[in-house]
Amino acid sequence: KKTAAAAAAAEPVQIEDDRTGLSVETLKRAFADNLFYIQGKNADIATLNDYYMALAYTVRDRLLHRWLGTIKAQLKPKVKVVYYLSAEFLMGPHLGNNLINLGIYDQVRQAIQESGLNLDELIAQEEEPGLGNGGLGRLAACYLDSLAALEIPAIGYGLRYEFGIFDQEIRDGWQVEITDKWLRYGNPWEIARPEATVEVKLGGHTEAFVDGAGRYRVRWIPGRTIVGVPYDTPVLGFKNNTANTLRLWKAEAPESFDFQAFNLGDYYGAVNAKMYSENISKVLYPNDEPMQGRELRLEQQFFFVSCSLQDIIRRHLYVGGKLENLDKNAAIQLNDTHPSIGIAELMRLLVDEHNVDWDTAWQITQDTFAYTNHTLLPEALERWPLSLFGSLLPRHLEIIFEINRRFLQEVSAKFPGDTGRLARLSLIQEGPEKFVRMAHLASAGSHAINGVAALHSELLKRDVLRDFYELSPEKFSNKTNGVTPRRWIMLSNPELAFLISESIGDGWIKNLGELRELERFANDKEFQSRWRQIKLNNKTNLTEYIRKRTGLVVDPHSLFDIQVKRIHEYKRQHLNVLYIITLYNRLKQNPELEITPRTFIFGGKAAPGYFMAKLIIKLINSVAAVVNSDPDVRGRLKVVFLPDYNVTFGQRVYPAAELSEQISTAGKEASGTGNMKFSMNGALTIGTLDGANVEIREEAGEENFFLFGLTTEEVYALKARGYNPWDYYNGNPALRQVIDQLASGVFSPGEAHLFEPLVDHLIHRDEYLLLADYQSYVECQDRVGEAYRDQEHWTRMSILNSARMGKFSSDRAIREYCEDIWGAVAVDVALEEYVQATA
Ligand code: GLS
Repeated sequence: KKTAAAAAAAEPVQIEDDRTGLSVETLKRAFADNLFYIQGKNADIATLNDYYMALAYTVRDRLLHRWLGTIKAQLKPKVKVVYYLSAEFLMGPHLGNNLINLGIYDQVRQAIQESGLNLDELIAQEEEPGLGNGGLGRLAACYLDSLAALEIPAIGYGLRYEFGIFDQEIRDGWQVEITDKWLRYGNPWEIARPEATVEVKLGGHTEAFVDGAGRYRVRWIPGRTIVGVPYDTPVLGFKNNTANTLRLWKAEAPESFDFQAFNLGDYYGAVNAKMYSENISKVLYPNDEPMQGRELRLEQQFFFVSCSLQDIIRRHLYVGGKLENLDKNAAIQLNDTHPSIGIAELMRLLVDEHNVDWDTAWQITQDTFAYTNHTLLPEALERWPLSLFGSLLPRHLEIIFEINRRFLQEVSAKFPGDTGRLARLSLIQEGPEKFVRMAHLASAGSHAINGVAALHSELLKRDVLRDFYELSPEKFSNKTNGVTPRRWIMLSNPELAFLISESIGDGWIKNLGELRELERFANDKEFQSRWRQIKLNNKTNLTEYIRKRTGLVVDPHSLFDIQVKRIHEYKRQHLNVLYIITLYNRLKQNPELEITPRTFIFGGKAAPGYFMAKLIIKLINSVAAVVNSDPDVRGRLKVVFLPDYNVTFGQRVYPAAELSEQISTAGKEASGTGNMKFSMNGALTIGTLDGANVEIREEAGEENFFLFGLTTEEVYALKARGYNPWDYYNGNPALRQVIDQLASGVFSPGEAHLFEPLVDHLIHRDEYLLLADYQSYVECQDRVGEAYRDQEHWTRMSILNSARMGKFSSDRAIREYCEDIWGAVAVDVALEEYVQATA
């Protein structure tokens, strides 16, 4: 006979655990508990941030059983793990996203409400981890989200910058940079793992020696050593058990004090060494595309790559793997060339430290690495002066010379006597100053090379990596970028998500292609009016935000025309401004003119050292100042520059947009990803045939896309013929008027010459062909204004845009990477046992 106690023991425990329970009651209790025991506060003295932290810990508790379960499931001999190496991860705030992925948004909202607080306010309290500049870093974040959603074993490796991308303030129309102290109040989402610290060597020299087996070997005697401490952040899959890891390395000194210096009384000298080491992960370089040839930047790249590769090898050996089979357990993706020193570092680790012979090591390296190129801009292609490179990484330079020697031998065999080709392909750029070409190192050392949109991948093959393509065409493929619908629709645009799910079910969240089913509602009056109402609500929210941030009052019924992205001449924010001035002039000349009322909204940061980009920000603000205060155009024209564009702000912007500005010079934008977020949320695009715009238009249908401007071919041809912007200036009175106004100080009262550098560049050089595209852009913008007057038709186009954006889910992109490049498959995760027994 069973005793009562034995019977009870056989039953699963019914009482909800405070760390895992999901009922509103338990959530409230856990929240109060964390406020008291973790934050050390009670309600009398708790700040909003204390409440945010208490909630963050409540949520973190509820994801730990997945995280530990995932680590256990993935650290197995036969599992292939994707290692995504990236100098940037622009994750955005975690709290809201984790609530969505855990599927506990509604319970938590109620629990917080019943605790007398507001969930939105707590979510808004989170300092976003701005560990990236723009599209490249944000892409890495979307890819981690999709890897987890698809249950693919993955680790993102990067740097734990103490200061992320600067906060932007606008003073007197100019950008001012403020240090981003994102760690100031602590980071509840990360867990330090000091026991997994690794050492990284720098500087010094090398020595040759013959080992016991009579083999020629090289030893690297470093000038200094640094340690990398990993900080792990969970990355949850959408409503599944997978929680992958983002592992970011912090640089520290091996010993906090140099005791010898300390004993000699040199206290400051001793502390100095520590600060010097910690410098490496201090700050993110705030340049989006052009490279910064600074030694510290190379140190950062090498530091996080070396830490990560040592970690990867350690994991591989831990599960009993053989180094010869590294590629069976590991796919290492290089997110641009920033981590490409990894090719030489893996060779060094294998050959010097693990005694693998060169040929085997090279095979392992090539089979393991793959490289994504993210830009065609020549000034962004990374190359390091040989002298700098050799003094920081003497052993790697030798290794690169040896890779190059063998590589050029192969080239010679395939193209005998073609010395021009050898020079073009060499990993070393010759000349008065020699350079290491990082894109060449990445291409030679990888088995796969891809661009990030169809057009971009074609241009890579044709121009930037042409010789590599001719040498190894089989390495090349395209992987058009994508963005995660969890953050960029569900979290940012909950009302739209609700309407979509109500209409077609919620399968779209995991399978964005299902949005196609919305097509049948495109002409449905009732649906259209709800669609419009949601857009209006989102616009009204943004209006309120604009008022709070800038004091400007804008009309939510005007057309919201938005350009948010990094400020760069090739992205042509100033072309947008040329149109605004054109409209302004028309209204001044003809006060009765009927136009579609518009609000032009800009957002974006300029690299602190990029003079022209900063002048463009000043230009936008100067034009805004004139236009917004002119009673003649009131109610018809408004210009807003919203400071400090970041992920959080993006989440407010995309849902409120009606027109998405994607107006880069054809052939310059590798892909763009903002373009995708806009259309998913129902904005129409005005754009050139550049980057992924081409594919967005293809999907949406050309009748639902506002196309203008020269094509890539036409840009090439025009430049080859000899482009003279002066002709366009002279031949177009409206354009000439705008340029003359800028030159004469109409928009810079008291500072007539302020915009001279911009004007000069435009009429004399105009590298990005603004003047050539001006007329086409103006006409297209006029068509937009016309089209907006027919709200029914506009709404139809808007619905069709959303309905047809399925292709641009990062889930689709990650599936392609898995199948074509990584050979990675989903792995089932069981929740860690502690929870199975109690849940
Ligand atoms: C970028 C490109 O400029 C973007 O077009 C692209 O969408 C993004 C992600 O692939 O990468 N390259 C870069 O250096 N910064 C970017 O945003």
